[in-house]
Amino acid sequence: MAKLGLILGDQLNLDNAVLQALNPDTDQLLMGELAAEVSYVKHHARKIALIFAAMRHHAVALRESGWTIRYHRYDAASDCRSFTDLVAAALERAEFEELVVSWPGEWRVLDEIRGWERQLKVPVTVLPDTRFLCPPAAFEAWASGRRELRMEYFYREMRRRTGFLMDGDKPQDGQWNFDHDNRKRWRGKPSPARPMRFTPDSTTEAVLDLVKRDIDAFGSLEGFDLPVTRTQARQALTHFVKSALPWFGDFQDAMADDEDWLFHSRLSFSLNLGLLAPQEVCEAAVQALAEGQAPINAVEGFIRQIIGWREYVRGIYWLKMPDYAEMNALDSQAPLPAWYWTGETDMRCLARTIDATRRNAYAHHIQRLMVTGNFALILGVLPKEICDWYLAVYADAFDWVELPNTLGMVMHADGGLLGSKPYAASGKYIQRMSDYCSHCRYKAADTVGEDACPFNALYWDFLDRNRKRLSGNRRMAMMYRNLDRMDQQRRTEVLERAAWLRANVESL
Ligand code: FAD
Ligand code: DLZ
Ligand code: SF4
Repeated sequence: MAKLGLILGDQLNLDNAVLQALNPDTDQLLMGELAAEVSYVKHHARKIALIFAAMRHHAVALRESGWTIRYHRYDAASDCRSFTDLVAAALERAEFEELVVSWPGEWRVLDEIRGWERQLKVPVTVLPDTRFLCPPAAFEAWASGRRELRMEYFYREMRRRTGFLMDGDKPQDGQWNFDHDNRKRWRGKPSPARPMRFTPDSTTEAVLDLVKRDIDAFGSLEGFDLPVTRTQARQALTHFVKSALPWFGDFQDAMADDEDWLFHSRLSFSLNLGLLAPQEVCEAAVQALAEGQAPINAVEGFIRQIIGWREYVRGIYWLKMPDYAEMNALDSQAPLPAWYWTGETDMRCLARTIDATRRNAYAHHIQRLMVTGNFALILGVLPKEICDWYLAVYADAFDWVELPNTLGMVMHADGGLLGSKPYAASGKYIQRMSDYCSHCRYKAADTVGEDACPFNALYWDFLDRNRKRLSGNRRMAMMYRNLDRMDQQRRTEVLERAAWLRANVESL
């Protein structure tokens, strides 16, 4: 009897373990565009279009290489709404001895899959997800027995394991980390290369029409240009290495009012769908270094994101789920301001970041961390609300990567499991790393008064209200010393301004 292989929408890698385990001559594959997946948060229209277009192209490529595929196209009126409905319908139409699927990217989906043996009376095999370099069991082994988990040590371990940028057992050029070289402000030069644009073909156009017509989604589809095939993703990688990687390190932390991408790679879309593998992306960067096309601080900085942060957050996710999603160590309870969805705020940094998010389903890391993230942290937004926002609005957002970044790195809601301290910052950080403040109606230098930058009072308020939880943290000592230096009258004024900002946050 034949086996049935389920390919999830973010598992479009050709080395997917399902393809290795099944036989195209006897077995069948199943893919589906599903209402339940489209609606569990209000995804960006570009994200849905990207996933559907990449799925449809992938199905064509698999058919061409001899696979039989049952492909369910999105239909709002269909009864087939979830992965469970999809598998149940396939099992009704034909007999299969076994269902085979690769480990999904979300705990929610794994939980659904685990119910199928009982619910659908079919043996289910879950194979490893080959899109990553560090399997969850290897991460668990690394983590076990450690008093605290820190990305930097995991990253060094991954450098040793992969051999990237290693000189025997020593780091190439004598340093593990070139971070101190990577904090330059960008002042208009060099010009960032335009990202490579991929004009939609008829398959993608059909998806764009479908999403526009039938799905109530967030954000804009205009000018959709994302890579939707492996060939396009490879071209995007080559383009990045040539045109932006050399400056990736220098301007990694920079932000600019009229530049959406700066020197970032835009490769997360393709990596997270399986169109690119982390190994090949790192190899391309290392080759650029070897050929003198990119400096070590750029290549090391880039590789750290891929084999360090990307693998680390996934490791934490599978180590700690499902309890991780419920954590709220700072007891943050404020609702997410409605303008996170519209961008209608006078705070220029937030308005520009949210505007880019609406247009592109993308914001670069520092915008996510230090603008929208930082504001949610110091305002004290309920983690579930801000996590759902990030999961919805970015085309690269899947629970395994979005949740640890938002709940852990940004909101410190895991009590410091993922990162040693919260990235709370005042408006002065944003002023130093960008030109937003010179376009803003608020004054970055002021903390109190009607025109004072809201980040400033909220930053002190964050420290004040979390004193019991955070003041013992050595890395926060300087921040608390500065707070304690403030005289009582000033402190009262600042906290009053913060209280006013919290009460009037919708009108800022
Ligand atoms: P580049 O700056 O060019 O970096 C290269 C690659 O490194 C990225 O493509 C990505 O694969 C990887 N990377 C870099 N930083 C991280 C990180 N912190 N965690 C995991 N991988 C990283 N990334 C996602 O892929 N999906 C998400 O849903 C997501 N949500 C985030 C939410 C918040 C609050 C924050 C602070 C960060 C989030 N990130 C997420 C991480 C990072 O912001 C994005 O990976 C990056 O902006 C993608 O753009 P890029 O490809 O141009 O990245
Ligand atoms: C995010 C998403 C969306 C919007 N739509 C689909 C879909 O229609 N079909 C599908 O197979 N996957 C989709 N996904 C991805 C899933 O929500 C989920 O993130 C992955 O299955 C996890 O591996
Ligand atoms: Fe953002 Fe404050 Fe600067 Fe305005 S002044 S752009 S709100 S940091």
